[in-house]
Amino acid sequence: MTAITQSVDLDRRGRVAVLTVNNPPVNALSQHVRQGLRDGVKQAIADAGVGAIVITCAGRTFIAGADITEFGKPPREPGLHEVLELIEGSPKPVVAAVHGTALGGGLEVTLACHYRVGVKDARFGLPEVKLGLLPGAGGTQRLPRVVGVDKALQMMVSGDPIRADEALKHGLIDEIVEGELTAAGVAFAEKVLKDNRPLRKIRDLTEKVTAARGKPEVFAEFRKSVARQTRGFRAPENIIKAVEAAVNLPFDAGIKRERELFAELLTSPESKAQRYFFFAEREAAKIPDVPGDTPAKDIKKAAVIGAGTMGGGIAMNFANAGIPVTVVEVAKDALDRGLGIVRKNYEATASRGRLTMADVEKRMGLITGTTDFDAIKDADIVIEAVFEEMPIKKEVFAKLDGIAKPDAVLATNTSTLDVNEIASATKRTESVIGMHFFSPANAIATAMTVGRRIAKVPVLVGVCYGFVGNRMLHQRGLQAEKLILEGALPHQVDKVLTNFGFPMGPFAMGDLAGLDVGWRIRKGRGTKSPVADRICELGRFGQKTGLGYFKYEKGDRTPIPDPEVEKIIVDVATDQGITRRHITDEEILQRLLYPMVNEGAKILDEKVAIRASDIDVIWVYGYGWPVYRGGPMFWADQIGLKAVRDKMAELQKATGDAFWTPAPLLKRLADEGKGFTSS
Ligand code: 3H9
Repeated sequence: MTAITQSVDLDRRGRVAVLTVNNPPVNALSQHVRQGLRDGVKQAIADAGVGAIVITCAGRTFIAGADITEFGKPPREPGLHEVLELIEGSPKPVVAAVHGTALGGGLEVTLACHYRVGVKDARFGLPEVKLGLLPGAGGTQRLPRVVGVDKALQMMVSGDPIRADEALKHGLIDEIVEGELTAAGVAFAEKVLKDNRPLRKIRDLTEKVTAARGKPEVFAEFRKSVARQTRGFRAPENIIKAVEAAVNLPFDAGIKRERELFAELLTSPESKAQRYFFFAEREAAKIPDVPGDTPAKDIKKAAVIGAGTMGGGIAMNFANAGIPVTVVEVAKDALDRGLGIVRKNYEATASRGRLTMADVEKRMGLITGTTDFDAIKDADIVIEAVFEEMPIKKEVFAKLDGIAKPDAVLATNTSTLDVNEIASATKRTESVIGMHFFSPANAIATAMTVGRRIAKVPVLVGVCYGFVGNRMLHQRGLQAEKLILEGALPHQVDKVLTNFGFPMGPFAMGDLAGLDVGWRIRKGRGTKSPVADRICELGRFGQKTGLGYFKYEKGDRTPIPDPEVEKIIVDVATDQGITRRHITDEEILQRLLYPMVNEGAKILDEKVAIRASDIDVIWVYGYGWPVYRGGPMFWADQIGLKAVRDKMAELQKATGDAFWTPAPLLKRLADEGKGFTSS
């Protein structure tokens, strides 16, 4: 075996040269990998004893793509294009042997090979779109030539990988192999040599693209079909354009077009934000006080207290991950109702073809409903999802304390209450998740692991009112309320946020969540929100009553502006002596989002969140912040913290309202010319 570079080895198995990439953790195409592949292929071509070449990888996966950490830095030779041209132009057949995931540039390497084989559980995809990019090493030109235009568009615009059996069906791979992969790859290469099979260059294939040639309607149709999910993103359109080029232009001209479209994306703010977010998401898994090797409990059984919307949803997450879960409710009818909704949700997914009825039954089979609290006694984790009221939560935890296994993790699903106080109802506060001062490393490690297992992105935060997400949301809500009194209308405020990229604005969100919840809390606390209170007094609780801040047609969730609400707003404004004025969209955006950023700064200062990027992960995953804007903290950095601080200070001066006082951390970073997410 010869080491070509630090990450690529060349080995000989009879007539077959084997190039093995070993660049942990995911065999990304770093400079030394590209160089190793180029020099290794050159050596194999030059070696008269070599008849064919196999490219494979060590470790957990095939090449997972370009090295994202290299983006934005000066390019280093050799470029991936050069390597791929060499592979495709090799006079000796090159076979890619894939395990794990062949993603992005990794799949593009295989597409430059003459043949591809993979193990049964290998996956193949071009996920560049998730980084705001397009496959920039020939993927947009080669994939349609192999799998056809429709499949290629769908794979590249969704970014989702396909399984080996599907890849085989679409001609993306030539064979699913068994046994030791390198040996299987070598055996396949031997077969190619023995049968004297041709050097199949994808660049020369045209059969699958000619049907769409000169037919813009094929692409117009596709654009229409993905318009909703791609709204606001820049990459999908460039991908579609690149595939149009693949269909209508000769290969080399198509590659040139692909490069232009790739370059456009690489420097776009959307891609910058999405690449930032890729790392932010992974960073969130790292907890400074909890070393990576902290043992997490193996969760074999779970229990959920409460069969409401949250409880049912949490139970489904466990069942989806194959973990048996017991759902406990006080009353039998509430339990039946809750489980009925769970079944209906699964059946709805099945009716869209995303689950089989057998899957539905299997998952329902993992969920056991009961009114007997004792049923939780063998659960490894218990998640409470009952009413958001402290006395009820404490009662539940006191009960859990007496029944749950000594080493069970007890978790609360509260979104606003003090976890420490909830925990105080038990004699095992260190097992109740959410207490930063106890640093319950095992509970944290377990909660983070179980979160990932049930396909969530867990983010650890400390305890404060509303935690990170709702605390920041509250600031936004206060301004939304003010803005409508000062002159804006709910649909204008909402439109500013949907144009920004949120799936909905604060008023439509209130209608969706139900306005009665906040109304009840306000009545309990003796606080007021004049417009919302008047709306609720009319029995307008939002979508569920067909009327809220907006009105709704039966069976339709589209919010329609309602003159009756406009009248309430104007009346309240008059009562409060407010002269309504025209408010610009820019003012709306700044007044809604800057207070969130400011609150985020306080949250960081208080160390409730570990890092700014964690706040961004919460907002993107939890509250629909558009990922192509990175998250509130990253977004503020892009505007410049000085500009944010100055605007806040200006509003403070104009209104005399302490609400606008810039947070100390915002002030300090602005003074130092720094950002939250960068130094
Ligand atoms: C591309 O290819 C462009 C080309 O078309 C054109 C070029 C001209 N680079 O996710 P994990 C790190 S664009 C650098 O936790 P998993 C990651 O940060 C690329 N680093 O593991 C983490 O580091 P740490 C297209 C990378 O098992 C560690 O690896 N490809 C890269 O849950 C483990 O990652 C993609 O978009 C990378 N490409 O999932 C694929 N990938 O331990 C992106 C990962 O320090 N990657 N890292 O936190 C993935 O989707 C997942 O990482 C993968 C493994 C499925 C591979």
